[in-house]
Amino acid sequence: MPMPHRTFAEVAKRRLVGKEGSERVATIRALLGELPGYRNGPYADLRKWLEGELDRTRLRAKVIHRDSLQVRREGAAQIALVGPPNAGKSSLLQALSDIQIKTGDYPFTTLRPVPALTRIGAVLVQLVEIPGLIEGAHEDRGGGRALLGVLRNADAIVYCRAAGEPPAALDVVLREVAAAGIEKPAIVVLTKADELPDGGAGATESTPAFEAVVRVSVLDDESLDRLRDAIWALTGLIRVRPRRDGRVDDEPFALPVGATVADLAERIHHDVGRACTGGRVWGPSARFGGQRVGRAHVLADGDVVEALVR
Ligand SMILES: Nc1nc2c(ncn2[C@@H]2O[C@H](COP(=O)(O)OP(=O)(O)O)[C@@H](O)[C@H]2O)c(=O)[nH]1
Ligand SMILES: [Mg+2]
Repeated sequence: MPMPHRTFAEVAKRRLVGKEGSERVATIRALLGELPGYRNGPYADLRKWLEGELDRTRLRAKVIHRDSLQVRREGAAQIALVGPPNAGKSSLLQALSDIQIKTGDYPFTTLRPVPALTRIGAVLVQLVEIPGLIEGAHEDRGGGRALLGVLRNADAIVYCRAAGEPPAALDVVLREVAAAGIEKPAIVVLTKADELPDGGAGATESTPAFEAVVRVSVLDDESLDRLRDAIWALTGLIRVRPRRDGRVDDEPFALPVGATVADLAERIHHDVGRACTGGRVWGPSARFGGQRVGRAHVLADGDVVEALVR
């Protein structure tokens, strides 16, 4: 004896209240399974209504998904590449990592944020190209809110503009980022330096106060290395390699600027962190190779450290 159709409709509505996404889909499916299989009449109408709900739920899930464009974080830091269309962002991403992405001579070749991992001094850093930040992005023009959301999650920003373009080419993007209230450590990269007779040297002066201005060409490996160094400086991280029994690990730890010997020991292992009495240091923060230091000794990028335990 099936539930009266009016009761079923009531129960169905109550079970769907407050449910969205996969939870709602599962509930609708369960309800469809409980529904008597009449082809006509009120039960058939209920089936049609539930099937419609299924479609609408799926559509909403898709829209929500597009609205967020989340980029899964990988690596020690996440650096966003922004700039006007055709600034060479995709080309840089490609040159700095080994992914294949579309590049083109026309605007908006890339429509979604594209993440790529690059290795800087043996540490993986995630670069994310953020395309199409147009005038009004902070008011969601061109799906700008979601793109700015990705930017908000990043640790730092690399503004890209072609060296041959006027500085104003970055104005729209800078304004939109500011209007969204996003403030991050940032550098400017003058791209396609090979296209100018002076390699873009003249364009450098015209760029206002950023942490650094780097001229690059994807055709010039040295310029890409300088860019890697500048990006590393932006991360606010230092690379420290641990030494154990006279052997230095190839894999550095990425630690925040200001990290101490005790912080490194903690990263090696919680027990080492607790038992650490200090360390021996080789590298920029040591006055001489193998200097004996205490737990609170502040490390520097490029240090090698042997943690001493009691
Ligand atoms: N000569 C030269 N052309 C470049 C360089 N980087 C990018 N381009 C060209 O500039 C155009 C736009 O590049 P793309 O990476 O798609 O720009 P995006 O829109 O900012 O991602 C493409 O035709 C690239 O081949 C460079 O360093 N030198
Ligand atoms: Mg692109």
